Amino acid sequence: MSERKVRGAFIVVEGLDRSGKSSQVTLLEEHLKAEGVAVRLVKFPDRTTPIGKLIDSYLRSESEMDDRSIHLLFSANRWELAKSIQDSLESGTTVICDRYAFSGIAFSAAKNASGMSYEWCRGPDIALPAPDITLFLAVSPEQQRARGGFGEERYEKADFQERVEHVFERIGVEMGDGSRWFAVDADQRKEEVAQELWRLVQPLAKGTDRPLGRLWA
Ligand code: FDM
Ligand code: MG
Repeated sequence: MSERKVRGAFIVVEGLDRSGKSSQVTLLEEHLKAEGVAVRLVKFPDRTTPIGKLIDSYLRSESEMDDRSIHLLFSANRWELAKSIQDSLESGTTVICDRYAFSGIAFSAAKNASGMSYEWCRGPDIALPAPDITLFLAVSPEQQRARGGFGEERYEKADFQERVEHVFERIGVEMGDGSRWFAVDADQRKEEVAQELWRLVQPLAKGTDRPLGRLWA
């Protein structure tokens, strides 16, 4: 019997603004490190690359862009890091990704712009490395408000966020069983959310011998 090589786990955390995603990603990273796991944190958009700088300027409303152009740039921003994510995983490092292709689809499709169907939005991200687990932090509009409302960036508006939430739900359903997509109640206290996430991640903490999948391919 040939032994399969263990690689790092690919963990994606998704969620709306004010869902506590950034804190949870940090807590998860710390927990894994405390268990002696090699971890790399990746955040999308990665605003440091040349493509990321264009995205950053768009999000701060310092520039305007066609909805399709910006959608493709978000995807290109993932593709420019795909190989290095794969390399990290193969070298045994666990990768935690703060947002991924699911945000790409949800925020773009929520615009309801003509010619930008759900399927169209998904297209450019087909065949990206697939997460071993996706943790979706579901926050209610009430909690979003209670947590102090939104910042200044584009997309940080209650009615738009609600539309984004609906697309996320659709993605979760269509990912199907076996996709390891988990929606977690992010209205709970920070410690409770962290505990629930850890319960889900723990089986992957020491890596996995599952071959790395490709999104929707
Ligand atoms: N966003 C993020 C998108 O519209 N498409 C994408 O592909 C990604 C990764 O960018 F409003 C949106 C989501 C959010 C904004 O994200 C910036 P952060 O996590 O707030 O930096
Ligand atoms: Mg934000």
